[in-house]
Amino acid sequence: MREEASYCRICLGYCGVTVTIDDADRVVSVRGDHGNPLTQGYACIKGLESPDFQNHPGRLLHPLKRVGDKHVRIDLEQALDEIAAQLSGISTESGPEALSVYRGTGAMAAAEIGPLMMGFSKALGAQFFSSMTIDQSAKWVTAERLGMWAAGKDPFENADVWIFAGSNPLVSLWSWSTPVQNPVRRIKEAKARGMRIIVIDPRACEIAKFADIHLQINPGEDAAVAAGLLHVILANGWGDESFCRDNVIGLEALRAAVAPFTPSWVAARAGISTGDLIAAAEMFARNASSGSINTGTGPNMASFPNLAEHLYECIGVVCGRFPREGDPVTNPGVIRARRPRRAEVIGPSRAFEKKPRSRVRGAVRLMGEAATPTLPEEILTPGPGRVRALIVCGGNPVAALPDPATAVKSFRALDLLVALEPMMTATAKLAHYILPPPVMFERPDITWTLEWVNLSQPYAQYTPALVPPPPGAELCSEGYAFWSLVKRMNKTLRFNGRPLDMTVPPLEEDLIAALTDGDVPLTEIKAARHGKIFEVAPQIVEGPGPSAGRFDVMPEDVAAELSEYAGASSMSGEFDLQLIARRMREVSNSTLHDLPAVRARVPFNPLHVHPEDLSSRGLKDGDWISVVSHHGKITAVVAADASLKRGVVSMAHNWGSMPDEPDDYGRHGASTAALLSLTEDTEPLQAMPRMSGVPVRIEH
Ligand SMILES: Nc1nc2c(c(=O)[nH]1)N[C@H]1C(S)=C(S)[C@@H](COP(=O)(O)OP(=O)(O)OC[C@H]3O[C@@H](n4cnc5c(=O)[nH]c(N)nc54)[C@H](O)[C@@H]3O)O[C@H]1N2
Ligand SMILES: Nc1nc2c(c(=O)[nH]1)N[C@H]1C(S)=C(S)[C@@H](COP(=O)(O)OP(=O)(O)OC[C@H]3O[C@@H](n4cnc5c(=O)[nH]c(N)nc54)[C@H](O)[C@@H]3O)O[C@H]1N2
Ligand code: SF4
Ligand SMILES: [Mo]
Repeated sequence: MREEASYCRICLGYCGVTVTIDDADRVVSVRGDHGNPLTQGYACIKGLESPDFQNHPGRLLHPLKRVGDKHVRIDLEQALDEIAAQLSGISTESGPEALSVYRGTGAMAAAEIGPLMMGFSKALGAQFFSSMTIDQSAKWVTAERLGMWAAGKDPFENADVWIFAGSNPLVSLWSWSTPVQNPVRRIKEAKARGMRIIVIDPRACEIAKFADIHLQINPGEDAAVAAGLLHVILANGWGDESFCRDNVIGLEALRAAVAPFTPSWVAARAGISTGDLIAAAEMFARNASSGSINTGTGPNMASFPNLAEHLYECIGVVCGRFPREGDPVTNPGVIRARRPRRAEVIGPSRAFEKKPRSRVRGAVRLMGEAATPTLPEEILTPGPGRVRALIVCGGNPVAALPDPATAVKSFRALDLLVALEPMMTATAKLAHYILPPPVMFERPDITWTLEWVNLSQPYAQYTPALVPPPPGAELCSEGYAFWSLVKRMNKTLRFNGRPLDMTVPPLEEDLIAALTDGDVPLTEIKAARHGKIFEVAPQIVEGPGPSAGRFDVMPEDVAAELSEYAGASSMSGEFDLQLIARRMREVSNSTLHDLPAVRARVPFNPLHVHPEDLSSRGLKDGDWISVVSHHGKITAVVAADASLKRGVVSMAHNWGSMPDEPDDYGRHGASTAALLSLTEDTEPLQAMPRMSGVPVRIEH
């Protein structure tokens, strides 16, 4: 038996762990590493039970090819030959846009996967889809319509106040700007030094327990709340006038647009009290001089996501909550090269208006990506540009997309579906080829992705591969897969901006080295086996450059959306409840459901209902019911949950059998995706479906 320090990569929490390995090189247990300076011994059930994922009897250990309805073993090089030949054939026949890749959240399991996929799609001219466009695509729209501050937001570490709007990092360990490593401890520390917290959420979720003010709103009414907060802030002159003078256009248009959103109108629409709304505005804007706002999947999956995101971001803008010239940069960069941070606006690019739109519903492309909700139609709609080949890596789009029946039908219509995937997922089942990669403790890795997303301290951790793949396994790393396919197509794979040597396959260690160009040499990061907060030379925010832009706080399209929203209603007569999304601590999207410890704790996904909404329907905790929406009907067991607002129900996603499998709720739960539509009730710009605040009713 031996013990090794490493870190868990199931979610962005990247908890430091101590891994116990037996003499046969099998991972037998995982516990939190008290020697890790940021996570300090914290680890959740997913990480603790990860040996059961690694050693799972259902794990795929050989390349597979689908023959009829069965998957049979195929030699790896043979599989790569066949895949490359089909990719070339399809590209020649139908053009490179008939090829596509989909990157899922599992791609964050290793630092190199994202850059590899980007390089692969560029080399082939393939369309790029990812989970971001069925998640928080409103953030990209907002960056392009409002603009961004080049030096980032006010750092959480010394902020006076923070707003969490539909973001619950204590369970999700996901956030763009607040700590995700041992976040409970970090929130407690922040509260202890006096930070105030405002939570905007229809549920008294985990972060709401730390809230000084909790605005328990009706789902999908974030635009009203954000407009109301702006109304109060602007009416009282609590914004930062000199910041706005230098950096903002459209302030008067914003003032006029939010004028009708009086506290009493907003309170009635959102189901909150006028006093709480005004108090929240005062706490954020008047009584604090630093701190910002976090939105999560809540507002980004509800209706009017782009409008809500834009208005929430405007709150930070009118209060000037950004690092200024001379302020210290909290993390100049450990792994990634230091870049100048300027106190200036990167003006709205509106790039989405200039790029060719999708042939499906005219959906826009964001950050070079096609919209994932259009993928099934991109496959099913005949004509030039039809997607014929798809390579999925680190994702399970068949389960993640709304309307699973259409998702399955479309994936069956592909000429070529390849899954780089360790488990027999709903997507893998439909794949023509499955190439299983090594998993977590079998691969080296570095916390590059965390530094890229949000890390505000100069922290980094490297882990070597702790164990070899299981005996007899024939695995295929993503690096080898993408490199081999590009090589077979006589092209060059670029990685992190540089061409790879196409004569020798890259090792994972080479790719990690190619990602590490920051202040601290890789050898030093490698030596700090428990992870380390490094001492790097200070960096300060520089003054604005000649190309500084301005935030556009109320462009015409946003103003039009605001008027449309004001006249719209999110409810519809026959449906008296609203279903919101919810994340379970025990599973990550569609993964880990069948680990024994998870099965024992959460055998299925209940429909959480307020106790009074249960009793008014003559129901009690544990009753079997059906949940019905405009688009579908699923079975569920109800669970009483007083943390919900009356009229709101919540249920975790990514459970349940697929449409062509027998229904077995007691064993697998049910898929909330069956209650959603891909094409109705979507955000028109980027085709984002309504996935939270969905009108439903209970039948029993
Ligand atoms: N109804 C409803 N639907 C939703 C949501 C919702 O809230 N409600 N949420 C949406 C959101 S936010 C997202 S991001 C999507 C999630 O959509 P996806 O990202 O497509 O789905 P995941 O289930 O996270 O898939 C991750 C996959 O990566 C695999 N994997 C793990 N480790 C590795 C590795 O090292 N290499 C490779 N190649 N693969 C690996 C896992 O086995 C798993 O199959 O779902 C969306 N769908
Ligand atoms: N354990 C676990 N962790 C995960 C995942 C998982 O499946 N399991 N998934 C990962 C993924 S892919 C992602 S994208 C992140 C997401 O991370 P987060 O964005 O933090 O997602 P949630 O934890 O679902 O929190 C969303 C919150 O929004 C609230 N909400 C719902 N509807 C509305 C609304 O209309 N308005 C407002 N204001 N709030 C609303 C919900 O009650 C919930 O508290 O989590 C990641 N982490
Ligand atoms: S929070 Fe859990 S799943 Fe996420 S990195 Fe930590 S141990 Fe792993
Ligand atoms: Mo996500």
